[in-house]
Amino acid sequence: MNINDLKSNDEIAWCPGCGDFGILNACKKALTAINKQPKDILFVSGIGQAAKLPHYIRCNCFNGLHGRALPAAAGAKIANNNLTVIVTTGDGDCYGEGGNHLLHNIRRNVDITVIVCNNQIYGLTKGQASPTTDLGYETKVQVDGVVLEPLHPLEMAIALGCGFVARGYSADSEHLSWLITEGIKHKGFSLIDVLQPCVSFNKKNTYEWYAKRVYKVNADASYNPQDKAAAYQKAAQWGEKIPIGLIYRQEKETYEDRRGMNRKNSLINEDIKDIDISKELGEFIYP
Ligand SMILES: Cc1ncc(C[n+]2csc(CCOP(=O)(O)OP(=O)(O)O)c2C)c(N)n1
Ligand code: SF4
Repeated sequence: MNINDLKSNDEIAWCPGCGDFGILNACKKALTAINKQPKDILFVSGIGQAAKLPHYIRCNCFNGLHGRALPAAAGAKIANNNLTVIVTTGDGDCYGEGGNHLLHNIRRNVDITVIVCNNQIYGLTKGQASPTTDLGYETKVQVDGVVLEPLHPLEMAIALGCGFVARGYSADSEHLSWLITEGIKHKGFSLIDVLQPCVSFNKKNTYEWYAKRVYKVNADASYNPQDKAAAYQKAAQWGEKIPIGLIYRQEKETYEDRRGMNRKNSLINEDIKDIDISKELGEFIYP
């Protein structure tokens, strides 16, 4: 498969210069690297600018409610083991509205890859603060500046035992496509938080701001992503220097392993025509 096979006919509705373009390119490059056919790939999203990304790739797509991409993605993967399931979501969608689903799907550890387009703002609804907006940042709603501490998604994911925790930068599409490829190859829940400038509503965390700060953690050969304490320290770094790369990796049993599903046929291939559930249904229906 080459990149042109993934071209969708939908017109792209993002602002010129939006960081989401780099993420879209990186996703396409990663899909060509893993060499799967579009019919074997499912993108799942909720609501927001980031959630539009699957419309711009010619693959299967499920577009659900705000914050509710993860349960749909986990369900699809459990039903069809052969699918490569990728979620694209915003920082509001995943860490705000969908926060509870994130916690419990990290615990569940179904083999899906979650790409969070983290522009530290609500883009689609025109710039209200999200859970990752920097303290003190002024918006049209938070007129005196954000008063809440921002959420630290990478530290949180490591603390919860997520097996693959990474941070990419949308302007470094090559590096990001490597991270997405590794995330897809990783067996289990993979979280890739992506720094994504929103040129319209986040006037602080701009391309210029990131260019001075981001550095690649894996360029240092002594960095060991399996060292949880070191990974936690890296994840906590934010300010003058911001690490990108594979921050933490740990092989662990997936939900599918625990349920013995990897040894069986995919659920969607099971023959259900002779299954009679009328007795079970009867127990739930008043006579
Ligand atoms: C339950 C619910 N609450 C609020 C909204 C309104 N809403 C739509 S998109 C959005 C923000 C999206 O921000 P984010 O997830 O960060 O994605 P971005 O647009 O920045 O990519 C909100 C609050 C909604 N659609 N549903
Ligand atoms: S509002 Fe921000 S996130 Fe949305 S398309 Fe424009 S630049 Fe991108």
